[in-house]
Amino acid sequence: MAGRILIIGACGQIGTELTLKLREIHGNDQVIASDIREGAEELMQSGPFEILNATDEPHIKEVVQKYEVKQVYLMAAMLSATAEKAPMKAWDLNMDSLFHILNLAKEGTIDKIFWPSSIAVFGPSTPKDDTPQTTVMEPTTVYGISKQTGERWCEYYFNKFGVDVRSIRYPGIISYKTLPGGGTTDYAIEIFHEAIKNSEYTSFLAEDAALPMMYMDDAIKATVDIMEAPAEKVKVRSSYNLSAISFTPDVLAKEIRKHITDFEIKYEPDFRQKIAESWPSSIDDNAAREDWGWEHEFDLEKMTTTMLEGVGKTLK
Ligand code: AKB
Repeated sequence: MAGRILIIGACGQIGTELTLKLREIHGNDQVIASDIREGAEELMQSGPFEILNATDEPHIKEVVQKYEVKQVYLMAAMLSATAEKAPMKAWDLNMDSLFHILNLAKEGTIDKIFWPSSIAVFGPSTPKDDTPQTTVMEPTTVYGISKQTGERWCEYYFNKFGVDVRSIRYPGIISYKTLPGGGTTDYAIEIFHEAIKNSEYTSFLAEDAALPMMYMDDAIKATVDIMEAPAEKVKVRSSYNLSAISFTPDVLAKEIRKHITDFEIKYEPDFRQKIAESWPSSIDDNAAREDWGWEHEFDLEKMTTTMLEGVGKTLK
């Protein structure tokens, strides 16, 4: 691979595991991790790390030049629930960081960008089941508005300036190594921690709130696959729908109960329920499957056993 990779937001939930995977593929010294604060020991010790604010354009340029970076994965963002509490801060972080990276590619400093979008780009007027790749998009959250706007800009930079930017609309990502921060889908991780520690969980989403979800390994595989696909196969330059599993808190609780038989769940929906209601229940991802061969591996059963085992180990 010519040139190094920079991950911005490397210490977050997806960033941590993505950095470790890319270091495994390309070599530790080829993948520069950066974040506003230090992260997991494994990440800090396995390769180069820089403290970097995703909105600090001069500093991003400095790091890119220092390590001769050619690819950037921009993983820093404020997620749906947190963004509702700090709308302008979320907008500035989510948009400024994207423009800094798009402009680096436009001026020819870097060759390729990965930028994650989300199911949050959809809204209450979007068809809820098997949401198509191209459909009505009227997001009602700050996070969703920033992701949808970002998608438009990615496509614009591709069409107008030939910027090789690739993106997927992540569903809720489930993992045990690094905790998520401030999302609506976070209940699907908290539930495992509470089930193991206390055999009970109070869900902030209603029992029938169905949302698209995915186990981390599948999300990482999709990210690596779309970045490695030949450019002509990446036909959608806004962002691809991506799907694996879809379930409600009630269905997940029943699956957990197969392993922890006394597990109890209670429901106290808060402001995040309204966000969940505005999002799809399931996603049609045929475009990703046809264009660059996306396939998921983890179903509900496999995800649940992997999470119970993984969370169990981290709590020991
Ligand atoms: C969130 O809940 O905000 C995120 C997402 C679906 O993008 N996990």
